[in-house]
Amino acid sequence: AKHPLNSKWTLWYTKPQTSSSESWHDLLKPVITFSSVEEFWGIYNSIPSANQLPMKSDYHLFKEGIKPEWEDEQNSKGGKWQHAFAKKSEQASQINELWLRGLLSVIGETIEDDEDEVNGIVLNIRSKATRIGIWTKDCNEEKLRPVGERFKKVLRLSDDHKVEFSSHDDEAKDKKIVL
Ligand code: M7G
Repeated sequence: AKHPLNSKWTLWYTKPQTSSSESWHDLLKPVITFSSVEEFWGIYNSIPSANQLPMKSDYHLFKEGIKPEWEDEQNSKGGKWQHAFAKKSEQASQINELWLRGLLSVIGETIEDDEDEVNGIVLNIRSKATRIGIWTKDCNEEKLRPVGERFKKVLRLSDDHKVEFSSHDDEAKDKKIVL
């Protein structure tokens, strides 16, 4: 028997831009939707791992029905907790494990108490750093803080390595929270 997850999840991939005529929307595509633990492992074991992805690509894992974009109405009032792993850092070599820990905390919904604060998780492969971010539904500091605290533990960050929350809304961008 399959072990159902509490929610259905969709994996999305952003392929690297190869010409300036390709827009964000041309590059971002849903890959697959799943709803059980067994399906998750089947997918995880058949896709490139984080350290095999090309530069400028992204993985996004979001609740079914939520696009991994600021514009989606379930994201537009929210923001993200993020950490950037510098390429030369010690943790950069553990990026596969840390990304997997992030995925599991999201699909297992152990990253939150309130089951509805987290919309998804994003991996950005960039030349200077690999970033992992947790996207939230709103900017309610009381609800966000416990998510940020747990995210730090999931990513095994010591006290001198920070996660930073920023709203997707430009006007509020100066209103950052650092843990
Ligand atoms: P990024 O991947 O967050 O940072 O955004 P980067 O500069 O390290 O690559 C890169 C670009 O992708 C942005 O400037 C936007 O053009 C586009 N982009 C990223 N996101 C998350 C969105 C989004 O949610 N909506 C739209 N329309 N464009 C986005």
